[in-house]
Amino acid sequence: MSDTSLMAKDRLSHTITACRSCGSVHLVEILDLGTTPLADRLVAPGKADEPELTFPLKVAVCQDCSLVQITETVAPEILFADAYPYYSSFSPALLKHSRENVLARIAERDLGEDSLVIELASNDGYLLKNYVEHGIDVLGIDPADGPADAARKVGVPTMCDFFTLDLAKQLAAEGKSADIIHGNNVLAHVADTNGFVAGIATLLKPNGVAVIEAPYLKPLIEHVEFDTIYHEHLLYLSVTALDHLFRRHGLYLNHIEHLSIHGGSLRLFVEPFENQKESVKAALADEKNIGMTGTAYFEDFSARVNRLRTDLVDMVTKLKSEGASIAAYGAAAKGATMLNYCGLSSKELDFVVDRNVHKQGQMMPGAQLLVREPEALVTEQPDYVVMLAWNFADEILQQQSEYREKGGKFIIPVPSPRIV
Ligand code: DWN
Repeated sequence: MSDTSLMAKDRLSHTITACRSCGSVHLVEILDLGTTPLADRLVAPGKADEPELTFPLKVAVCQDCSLVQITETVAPEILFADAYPYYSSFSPALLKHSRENVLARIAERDLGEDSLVIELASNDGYLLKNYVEHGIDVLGIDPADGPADAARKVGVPTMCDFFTLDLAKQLAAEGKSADIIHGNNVLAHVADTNGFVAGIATLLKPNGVAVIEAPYLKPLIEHVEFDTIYHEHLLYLSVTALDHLFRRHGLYLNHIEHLSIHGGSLRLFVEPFENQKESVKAALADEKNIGMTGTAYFEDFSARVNRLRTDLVDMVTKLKSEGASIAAYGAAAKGATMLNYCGLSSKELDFVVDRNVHKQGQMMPGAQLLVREPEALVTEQPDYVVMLAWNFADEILQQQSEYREKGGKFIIPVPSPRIV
């Protein structure tokens, strides 16, 4: 991670006073998760006693464009640049999901030798490599040097940089324009929301399409997926708010697909011409009908989050009082929010396991839980394992069949803690 000691404290973060999309000052706070460490800023064992950077984590909704957003902007240089530990390719389910996405895009569009596919936040080449296999020119753009290096190693040309309107203009000036722009789990991560969308508009061909995936606000609220709230995620997206955002830049959200990945996501099809499909019309009507375009819809969310916290802490406390040993699975960013908001740490949990070798040997932020390899569940055989990566529960439960056959139990915390 960048040496933050060189950055003045006031440059590490700032609190917004206006909506990140429309600029309205009519922001209403709906949840306060306290002051928390950065979810993906793992701690080296030798630094366990050093204070961690922490920042306020509050969520507000804009009364004018309905955008749900956090109110603190942490400098992207300390969120995503060097030593960013997230590598998409450690999730087989995500690799399969991404391959299917690419094959569908190739099938529906007449891509050829003059085509170009660009991915914003291309990580380790997990998605673009599928286009490379089909002989289609690609360009990855990602600010994290580790994943960018990994992408190049699998044949995905990658610019290690943040995608901005200026970069888009530079690429366009070089004659680059895209048939397809992918952006998975990145739109919500960008502080300059409008510049990012304007950059997409700048780079798209007149008949091009941006295919963007993002967690959907509705399941987050309905299934109490509060742990997906952390400083990397500045926005929590509804179709209503997205429609406003894209139209502002001459782009149109013409179609959406509902996906189960990451606890419930949307795949957005955004084009430089209006052709709104029934999928978007239906979502806009639904969000209006259930009240997502207002503030009353969010009024009980904080209480439901606190109920989940109480239920999980009570369950862990009872199991520990009965002499049970408990570990965790998934050194996930969402896991950091879950543990830190619930006040769970190495006092209650013995360790956390994760397949990502870049995370192993380090400790989860705040909770200071040592990250070990998944095989430790069988060698140590804790009585219970808190499933922090619950969005991959099916895959992980299948993978951990030996641990479960020996009597091990998983605790799935969302939407309410239960033992399986
Ligand atoms: O938006 C983001 C999401 C998409 O990914 C990023 N800002 C950060 C990251 O959030 P996350 O860490 O909560 O995402 P995941 O993909 O839910 O994290 C899963 C964790 O579990 C990863 O560290 C990988 C690990 N894992 C594992 O150890 N064994 C995952 C699978 C499927 C497994 O079998």
